[in-house]
Amino acid sequence: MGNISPEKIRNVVIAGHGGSGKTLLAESILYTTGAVNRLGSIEDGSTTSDYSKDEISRKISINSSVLNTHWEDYKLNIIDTPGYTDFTGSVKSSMRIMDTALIVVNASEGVEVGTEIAVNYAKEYGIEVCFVVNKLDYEKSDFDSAMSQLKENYGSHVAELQFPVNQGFGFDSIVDVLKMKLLKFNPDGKGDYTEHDIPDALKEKANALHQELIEIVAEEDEEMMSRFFDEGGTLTEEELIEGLSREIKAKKILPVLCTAGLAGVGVKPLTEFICKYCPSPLDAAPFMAKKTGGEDYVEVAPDPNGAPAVFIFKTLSEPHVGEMSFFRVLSGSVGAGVDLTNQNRNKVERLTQIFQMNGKNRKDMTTAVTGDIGAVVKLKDTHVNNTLTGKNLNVMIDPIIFPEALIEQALQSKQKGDEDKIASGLAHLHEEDPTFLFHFDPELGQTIISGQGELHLSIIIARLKEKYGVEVNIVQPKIPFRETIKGKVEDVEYKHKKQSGGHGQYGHVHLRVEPQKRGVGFEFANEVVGGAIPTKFIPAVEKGVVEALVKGPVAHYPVVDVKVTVHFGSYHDVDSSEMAFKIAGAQAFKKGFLEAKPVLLEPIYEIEVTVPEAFMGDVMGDISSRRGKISGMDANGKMQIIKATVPLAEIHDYATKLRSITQGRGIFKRRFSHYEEVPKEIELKVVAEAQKEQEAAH
Ligand SMILES: Nc1nc2c(ncn2[C@@H]2O[C@H](COP(=O)(O)OP(=O)(O)OP(=O)(O)O)[C@@H](O)[C@H]2O)c(=O)[nH]1
Ligand SMILES: [Mg+2]
Repeated sequence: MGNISPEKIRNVVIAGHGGSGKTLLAESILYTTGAVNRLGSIEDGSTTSDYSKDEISRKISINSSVLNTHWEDYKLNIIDTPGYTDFTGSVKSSMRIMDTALIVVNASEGVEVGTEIAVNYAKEYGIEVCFVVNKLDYEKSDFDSAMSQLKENYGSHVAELQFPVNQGFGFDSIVDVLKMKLLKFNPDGKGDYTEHDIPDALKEKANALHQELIEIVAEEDEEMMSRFFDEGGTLTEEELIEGLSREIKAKKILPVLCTAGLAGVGVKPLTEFICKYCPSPLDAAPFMAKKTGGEDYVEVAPDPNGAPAVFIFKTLSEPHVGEMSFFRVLSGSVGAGVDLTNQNRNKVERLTQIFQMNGKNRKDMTTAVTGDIGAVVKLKDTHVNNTLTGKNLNVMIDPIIFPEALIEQALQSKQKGDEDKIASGLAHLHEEDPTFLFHFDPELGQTIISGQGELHLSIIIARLKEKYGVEVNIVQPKIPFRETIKGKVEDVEYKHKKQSGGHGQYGHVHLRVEPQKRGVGFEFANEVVGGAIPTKFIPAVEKGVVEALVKGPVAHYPVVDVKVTVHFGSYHDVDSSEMAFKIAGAQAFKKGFLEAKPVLLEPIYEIEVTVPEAFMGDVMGDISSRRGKISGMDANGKMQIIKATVPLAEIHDYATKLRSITQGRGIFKRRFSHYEEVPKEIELKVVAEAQKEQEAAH
């Protein structure tokens, strides 16, 4: 096949709530357009998109999959994204580089949290939204209810272009209110259909919707509006088609179509609709980019004859596929064998071979033109969010901002000596999935992994075992407590004196130990007068105290916010040494600290929870039971935003708990805020635990 022209490319990301039938709908598009010769099934694990081992065994999508097919002289690039909120990062990255979001709504459930998240991302990136009410062959389907929820949530410009005739078991007919025809589908699932006149019983409804469509189209455009009135409250067919097409591209109208992916009903008309009405890459807004090495912004417009620029949005490493980087051509075109400069890394990379992908199957491509999606075998040093360009175009596309981590766990290797393999496995997994993060925390002595939810992290652990052959245990991350004091001790004394045979040891200090304001840190002062301690030994006293701060006297956590003043002492001409004063300083400090009303501090996080109003009571009750303090409430449409501060110790499992109390509809963000005193009963537990660890270590 020769090169496709950019105006004939359609880039569509399929997104929506978990289980709404996205993967099967994508499969049905491939099948009904002839890209695959059988309709794969979720149950058999044979879809083009959900090909990885964990997707097959769990029967859900986990990764985004890049697919493509052709219809007439159009090329459709499709990305099928996962619906579970744990994998929302790949929805975001796909929305960033596609032109239309096909948002799949389950006909028996209506608008769900996954629908809302997907629409929000599409709006964030300013791409066209097209709704598909799917699974209409399902017994409990309720198209009208889904439709009214869509209007209620997304406004009056949600345009009903089709409605089902016989939803539920045996569903095979749709009324198309744009063409004003009834479409009846063959029962073999191949998607072929015949067009019929609309039966009398449905005419009135079809006419009313056709008129509504005309009004929506006319309303959006002044010129259309005046023609509408000139023509007595209507538009000609051509005017309607032209107006609808223009306003969809301008993102003013959100069309709704009907499908049952499993039965192939509505799928061909959907494909046709995407090709005829949805934006091509040339209609897309320019990508914003920074000039390399500077702060100035420039636009990278979709210019087929411009300098080549590609943006990497995904990388993958799979046993049967190898290591691949996926890109969108933003401008110009790239051919196999071309050299491009990675602007973020300042390295030249050669695209030896270019592929177009259908799940794990790849096919050679000679050239990728503006707007097309392709893949290359792993480049030397190219990662997600990198921009590769030809000569004379030195720009970096604004990166995809991935969602922040919501949950943390600590891992321990099961086998001693596996540490290096674990670290390199985790690094690879992060490279493929930027929403998965890890680091070694030297204070806690733990490797901390973080991500979007328990399912997300358990999949990471399973992949670590499968791909990198290492097994780990998951434990709770330790809490980075701090120790400080509330009281002041004017004078605490320690004399370090040893007389064993020859050279003795002598160091004697008097300290004042007092609290500082939270966050001020540690301060040391010297008020010794008259040479009670020679000046040359003062730094040793300070050193002793500073070393004692690392492992606090109460439970071995770092000490913060104290002031220590050395104000008196004594020395011995022969036996005094730096070592002796260091020991005296440390011991006096420990003694004084324990007398000065020591307390334990714990990290407090600020959380911002967004939930539908109905769940407010439960969510607030749960926050209180986690020792949380509500600090504010706000409304955002139908959602309530609750702000609170909660101790870190109480929010490890919050992502999971919030989803369970809100039926998946609640989302939250978290951020470290400050340290606060731990309640006594918890302090006692922490101290007991520290003592146990100390004993075990000896
Ligand atoms: N009856 C019926 N079942 C369907 C249809 N589409 C999908 N299913 C079934 O619904 C389940 C979920 O389908 P998927 O295609 O995996 O849904 P998904 O939206 O991709 O799910 P995630 O990617 O995990 O969010 C599977 O058991 C499918 O067989 C449909 O049109 N009709
Ligand atoms: Mg899926």
